Amino acid sequence: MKVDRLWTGARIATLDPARPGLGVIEDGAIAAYEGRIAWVGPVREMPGLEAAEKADLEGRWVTPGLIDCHTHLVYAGNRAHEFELRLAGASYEEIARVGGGILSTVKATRAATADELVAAALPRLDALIAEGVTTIEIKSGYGLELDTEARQLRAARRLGKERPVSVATTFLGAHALPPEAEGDKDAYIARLCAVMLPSIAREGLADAVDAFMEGIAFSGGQTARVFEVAKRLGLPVKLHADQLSNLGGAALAARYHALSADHLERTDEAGAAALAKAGTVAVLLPGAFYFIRETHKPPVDLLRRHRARIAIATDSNPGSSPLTSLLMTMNMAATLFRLTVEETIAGVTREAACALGRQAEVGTLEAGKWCDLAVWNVERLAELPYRMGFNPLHARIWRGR
Ligand code: DI6
Ligand code: FE
Repeated sequence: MKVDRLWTGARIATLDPARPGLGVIEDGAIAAYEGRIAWVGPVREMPGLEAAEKADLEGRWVTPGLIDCHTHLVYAGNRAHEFELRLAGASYEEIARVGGGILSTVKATRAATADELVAAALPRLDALIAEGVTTIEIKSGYGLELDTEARQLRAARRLGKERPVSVATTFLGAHALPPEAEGDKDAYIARLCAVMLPSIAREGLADAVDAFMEGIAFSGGQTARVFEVAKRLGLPVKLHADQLSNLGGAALAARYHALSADHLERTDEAGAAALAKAGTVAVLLPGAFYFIRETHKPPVDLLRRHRARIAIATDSNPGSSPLTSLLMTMNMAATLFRLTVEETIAGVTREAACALGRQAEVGTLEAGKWCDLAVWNVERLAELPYRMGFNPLHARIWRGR
């Protein structure tokens, strides 16, 4: 068999669900052909491979390229000043009154050109790529009107051309109520359903549709209206659910067979069971939990008991999670939520791929999938979630290169 590249001498965590645990192959080899995995397995079982390029990984660990399945990477400005005010004792309401909060980012993002949005997001993307990220989800939600939402999504798509990384885009028009809506959430949602979302879908700008279902954002009824339109347009849905209050977001996400329900700090047992039954991935976001000093933890034991899929992500955003490290996110998920090493690794690979509906393409190392790899200078895979602020990445391979 002719292949483009062959790596040998690897300890491979394939994440292949047909193998136990992380699907480890000691003394393994991986071959790539035209960007995809042509063969993966133990060296001693390797078929005759004619490789244009070969590399010996000298016993290093290899995992699937990492997947950050929930980010708000594209926005303008930042909220460091708001952070200072908070440290000086200001409340969320006081900050909102002096022009802070989500709406300050909306104002900056509306004023930014597409080039400026791409330029602002690139350093954040590069930080993630430097840690082995090969697929990233990026949401809109800081425009809250059609032009800016579309500009954010186009910028997100462009990031995937500027760098060797796969980008999945998500329309989050239902993130917050824009000031010009003058408090009328129903009218804003009606416009989103009638004009914004169909136009975004027509231009092919979104791979999925998300909403922020929360007391301070949108109700279950308003979320359902958005999801109905998404369904009609053939777009899968995701949901920011049960972060600050339990409005039954997990159950609603499950009812719409959402790809994922994210945050889940206040999800109850019925919600956890519904997610598991629907195959909706529970995406935990420990960066936001940490940064807003939340104390109510997501129900990890219930999610496990009901066998829900669990992924983790940075939630990279300027307000509640200014985080651009997926390795640090893994550490936080283990330290704060008591996820196991296996769960943290599966949470940024196989399970994260499911949260994006891309499990047929990425997330595990199996023949036929994209050859997206992260090669690590570690003795044990536990070093990935164990360390804080240290990057042991040796090499990152995206689509066989
Ligand atoms: N959940 C959050 O915590 C953030 N958005 C969301 O849907 C807050 C985003 C921001 O403050 O900019
Ligand atoms: Fe978020």
